[in-house]
Amino acid sequence: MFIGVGITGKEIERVKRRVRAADYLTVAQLFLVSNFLLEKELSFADIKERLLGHWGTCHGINVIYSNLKLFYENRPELQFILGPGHGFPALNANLFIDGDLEKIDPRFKRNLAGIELLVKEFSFPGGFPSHSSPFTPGVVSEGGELGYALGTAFGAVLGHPEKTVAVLIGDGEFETATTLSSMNLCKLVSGEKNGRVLPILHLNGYKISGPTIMGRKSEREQKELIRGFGFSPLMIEGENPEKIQFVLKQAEELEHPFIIFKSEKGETGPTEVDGQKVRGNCLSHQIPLPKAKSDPEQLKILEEWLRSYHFEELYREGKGFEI
Ligand SMILES: Cc1ncc(C[n+]2csc(CCOP(=O)(O)OP(=O)(O)O)c2C)c(N)n1
Repeated sequence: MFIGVGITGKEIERVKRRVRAADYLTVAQLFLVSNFLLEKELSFADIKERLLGHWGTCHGINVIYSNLKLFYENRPELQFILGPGHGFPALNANLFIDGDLEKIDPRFKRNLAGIELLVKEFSFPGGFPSHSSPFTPGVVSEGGELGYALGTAFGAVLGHPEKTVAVLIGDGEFETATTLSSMNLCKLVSGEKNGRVLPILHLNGYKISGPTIMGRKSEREQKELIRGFGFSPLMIEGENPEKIQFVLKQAEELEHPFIIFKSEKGETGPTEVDGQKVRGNCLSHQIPLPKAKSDPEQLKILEEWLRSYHFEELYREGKGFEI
């Protein structure tokens, strides 16, 4: 129980359902070329020829995006900046669910034809790139280069006191010189004439092929480092929406909040593949089942993974999303 959050059981359920729907559409984009609603058993023919994209960061993005959506439902305009642009399938899944994609391109209707297009066009010649790009509604710069998110967030609030900019930063991204130097901006940008920046560090412990430095620090070291820059650290561990909403509310009362969101890299995905730990490890960073098109065992894991979200409970053709 988190006192003063004011979140109802129905809203908690909505966030959870939305995360499941976004996760399903994320995984579908990474792998599928047909059988989008899993109406029949998955076969090699349903898998993309070339598997190219990033899974490890995506569930965390879906958790934060869904919670921000709920928290700011009735509040002034929120801007969201995604540091790890390689988590693009998660971002695009959310833009699709909300109908934002349809607003700029009517082909992305929230029906089977729209789902088919969203999924097929990801990381496909002539379709979407594998990273967020100016094709994405609201995106003005290429999303492949880590480091600029925090500085961009401080720039976005300059002279806009009505704005709140939430910015998700990868813990690998947090090692870039650009991000670390941008941490100093809280000493320069504040006061009544500017808006508020809400940094959220996605502490999943790993980058491409190894652990992150923040991930290997103790919680005390993490918090002291953040404090030293002039921010007030708040911790989120796990994805209980009640807890997340509580922390978002706490953050509103601080001048320079900084949320550390601790998650497992590749959460909700495969735990072990070919005898190697994937979930909670850097092996979930890109495609965790690289042989899904030729190895029956990996295809089976993919099918179980997709079915674990029970997308049939969240979307019905003719009715749309029930979340
Ligand atoms: C400036 C820059 N250096 C290197 C890369 C290559 N790169 C892509 S993803 C990644 C790891 C990112 O790790 P993290 O920020 O922790 O994101 P997550 O673990 O959530 O995927 C790196 C180093 C890049 N995109 N940009």
